[in-house]
Amino acid sequence: MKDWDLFLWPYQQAVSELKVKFRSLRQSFLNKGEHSPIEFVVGRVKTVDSIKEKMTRRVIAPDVIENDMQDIAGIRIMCQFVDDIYRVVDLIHQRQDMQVIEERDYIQNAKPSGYRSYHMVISYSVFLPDGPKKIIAEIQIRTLAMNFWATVEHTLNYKYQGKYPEDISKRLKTTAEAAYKLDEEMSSIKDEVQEAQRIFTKSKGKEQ
Ligand code: 0O2
Repeated sequence: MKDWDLFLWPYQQAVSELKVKFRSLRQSFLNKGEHSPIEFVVGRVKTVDSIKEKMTRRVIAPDVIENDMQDIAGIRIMCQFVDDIYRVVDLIHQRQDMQVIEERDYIQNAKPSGYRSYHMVISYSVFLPDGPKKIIAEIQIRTLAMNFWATVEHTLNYKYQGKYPEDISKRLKTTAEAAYKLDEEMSSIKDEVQEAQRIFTKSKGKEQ
């Protein structure tokens, strides 16, 4: 195995395990016939090119990368409602298999771009042949509407590299606010949606 592959392997293991754990948590809610605060979960290990780019941009030396680059392992949890995000945050705090190191609430304090999400940095142990190894991972928790906005903005960023023309920057802020309004409107019919989900889940059975 090449050096980078060896370095990234524990991160890959952490991402795989965390995806399974959060997906199981979702299924546990559904098994009880309850609304799951987790809609779906994705995860990725940062690419080598992206790690190198961030090392240059943030002036991170190779010997401190494990501590100073907190998003080499990344998990993203999507929720239906804003309330669900804070429920997931509480559930993560209660877990004994991960320790919360840092939290950033970009929902109450949206980024200047309009970006909203709740970020948690955790320490998580993976078990390797020579013993346990603590891995730092970033968990981003957001609604489906926040995810839609962030995905589109991320794509647009490939073209503009963060230097948006003024009109696009303005539109992005407007669309971010519209996405948040949508979340607020959805929250107001939350009980109706959850009731419909219970009926749907009962008739559909378990997810695989
Ligand atoms: P990718 O491809 O998702 O991995 P930094 O990582 O240096 O930018 P910091 O302070 O270390 O910033 O972390 P922060 O701001 O808490 O989280 C950075 C990550 O949040 C980004 O990772 C994105 O995933 C997401 N994010 C933050 N701001 C924005 C934004 O304005 N738009 C979108 N679409 N996503 C954002 P990466 O590494 O940039 O990208």
